[in-house]
Amino acid sequence: MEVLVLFGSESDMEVGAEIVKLFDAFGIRHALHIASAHRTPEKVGRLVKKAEKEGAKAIIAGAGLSAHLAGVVASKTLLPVIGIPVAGGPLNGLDALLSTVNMPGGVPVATVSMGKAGGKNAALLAARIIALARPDVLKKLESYRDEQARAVEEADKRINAGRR
Ligand code: RP5
Repeated sequence: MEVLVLFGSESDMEVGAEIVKLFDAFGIRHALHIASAHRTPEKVGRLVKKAEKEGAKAIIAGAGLSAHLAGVVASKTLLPVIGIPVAGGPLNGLDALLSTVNMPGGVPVATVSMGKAGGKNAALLAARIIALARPDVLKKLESYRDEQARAVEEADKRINAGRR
């Protein structure tokens, strides 16, 4: 396994799907599990240790509400931890954002954007870590960036077609 991906609940899976899509496209071996910092803390610990044993290079952790999953994972490993605040609940994810981003000094979590964009960016950030040792993944990242730029140019042409 190259990356362990954890989410606090099945209700977070819309974000999880973005990660799986990108990892499948990039050929990055990953394990995806539901494990909650509050509801199944021992399971979180077990999965982190297993990922370390299997040679994972990064761990992605996404959760909503009072989101402690990424921080708890970071407390249990020296692997790079990428946190995704999942939107939802009465505060629309502001609680998850603050819980994930505002880690105490000494226990780093690289927090990405919220929602589906966060899933995408978490996967891309993990892919950049993997690419340090895998030139094939670096090539895919380059193509991904080129494709994005092409899509912007096409959109620009489309909205200006027929205008003077
Ligand atoms: C968090 O609480 C989960 O990550 C999820 O975003 C949120 C709500 O979980 P459910 O009540 O939908 O399982 O732990």
